[in-house]
Amino acid sequence: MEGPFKYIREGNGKVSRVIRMGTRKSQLARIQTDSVASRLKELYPDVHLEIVAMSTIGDKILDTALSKIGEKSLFTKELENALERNEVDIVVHSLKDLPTSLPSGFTIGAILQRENPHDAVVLHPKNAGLTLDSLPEKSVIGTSSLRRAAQLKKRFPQLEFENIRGNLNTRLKKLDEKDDYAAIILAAAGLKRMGWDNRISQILSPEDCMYAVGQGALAVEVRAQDRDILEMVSVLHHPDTVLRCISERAFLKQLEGGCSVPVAVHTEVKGSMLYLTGAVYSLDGADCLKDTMQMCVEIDNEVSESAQECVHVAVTANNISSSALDAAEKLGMDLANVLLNKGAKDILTTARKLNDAR
Ligand code: DPM
Repeated sequence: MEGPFKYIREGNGKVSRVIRMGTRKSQLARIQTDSVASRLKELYPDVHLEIVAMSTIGDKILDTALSKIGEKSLFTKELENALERNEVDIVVHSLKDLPTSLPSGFTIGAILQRENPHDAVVLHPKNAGLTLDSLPEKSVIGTSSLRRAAQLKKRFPQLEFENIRGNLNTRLKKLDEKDDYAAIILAAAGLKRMGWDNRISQILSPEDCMYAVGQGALAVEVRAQDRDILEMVSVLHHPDTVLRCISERAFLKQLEGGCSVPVAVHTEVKGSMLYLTGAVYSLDGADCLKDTMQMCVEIDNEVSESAQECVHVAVTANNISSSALDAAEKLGMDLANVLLNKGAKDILTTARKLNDAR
């Protein structure tokens, strides 16, 4: 019983390693953490899991639009502090909330199978049966996502868009109990995890609205040096999701986009080919640069030796072919470079400036 690990003697006298999982206090964060906990419990019946809930800056400043708060790692910082201080061993996040570079000492040790990555329309009950196409002119749609607003403003010029903040519970309450919004746009994945699938009236196709980098996938953040925990969580990696998300994150990173820029993606794995569509938008959606590229990401059995392990856009996946990971990362960078050559930097710089000035 040596080392930094904590052990516990169970009722039956058996000694188990204690793994502490940090989580935000929101209901969605708890549900996500619990789902990873139950996967781990199935795979490792002998570990003793403890869940430690904390509130983060992001949870405290609920009334400011996310895109206006300068702090990049809004929802993650306090949890990372706890990881660093060895108060927790594992933190579960929505991958889309994790920056493409993590502070040194941290890595994403697992990316789980992606839920539906698309955005969904949730209607005010009085609009039941309508769609974004059939809602009355000047109907107000609630979203604080620059990405969603940019794409939908272009596609549905007859509608109006306004910010809405708060966690999922708060937003649904604001929608249902007031008359401010005709509908709101949320990720289908979050609604599904909350058990609110029945509120989804329309799933947005890529033609209407492409999704955010990493949307719909859960990520497990750990200490980069913690070999035991890294190995333990690595079995949760879902290879297709990992490859898709690495290409998406490499695309965003190469564009130097953060979590609050109008950048959207769409990825698919077909056989050994990975397809990435990526786009950048002006705030009103009028300017758009979009392209698609593909790359072969054959998953061979050549897994990297732990000695020459490598990290791709903050993801450690030693149990997945390193050549496939390299190819996925290159795909994202290549596509970003194509858009940068066409002027993506200007579009993003202008969008950032206008958003900061609002
Ligand atoms: C990020 C964005 C939003 C979240 C920006 C975007 C939506 C912000 C808003 C990076 N994180 O998507 O363009 O609407 O004001 C978030 C949600 C989930 C994770 C909720 C949602 C659940 C889905 C998932 C907030 N982060 O997008 O409806 O796990 O991918």
